[in-house]
Amino acid sequence: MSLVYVLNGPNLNLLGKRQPEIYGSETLADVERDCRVLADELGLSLRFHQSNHEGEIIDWIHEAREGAVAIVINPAAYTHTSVAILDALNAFEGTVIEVHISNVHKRESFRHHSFVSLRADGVIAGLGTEGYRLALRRVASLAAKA
Ligand code: CA2
Repeated sequence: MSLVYVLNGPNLNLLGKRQPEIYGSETLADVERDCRVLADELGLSLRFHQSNHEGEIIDWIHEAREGAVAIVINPAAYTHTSVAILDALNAFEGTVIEVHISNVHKRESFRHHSFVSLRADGVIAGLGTEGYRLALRRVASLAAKA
């Protein structure tokens, strides 16, 4: 089974509890459940994590180097600030897909730049929490071709 890490950055633990007009009403637990159902269908094994701490996210990226085929990451605000997460992703050899629930390009200009996009193989933004599932479908289709 291909192993995939799904990583979520700061404040995403509040998903579904605040600002539903931007991020929708699904909680992160709902997202994880839906990802796990789909991963089972696609034959993927999932590690799903969220942290409000940059170093913890970096540790999971390092862990993914030991056997994961892909990282699906919503780095949240670290998208726009973290060279450290970019450096960690640059040391990962598999597929990296960056996901944003909102369309960051329709929002404040500071959200238009992503350090993570310098490494990501693909970026999904503005498709709501469905973006995570679309990313998993892409990972499965790449794994099938490998
Ligand atoms: O659209 C996305 O997924 C973002 O990565 C979400 C980040 C934001 O900083 C990025 O620019 C775009 C914010 C995550 C915070 O999530 C919350 C969810 C509900 C309530 C409060 C925060």
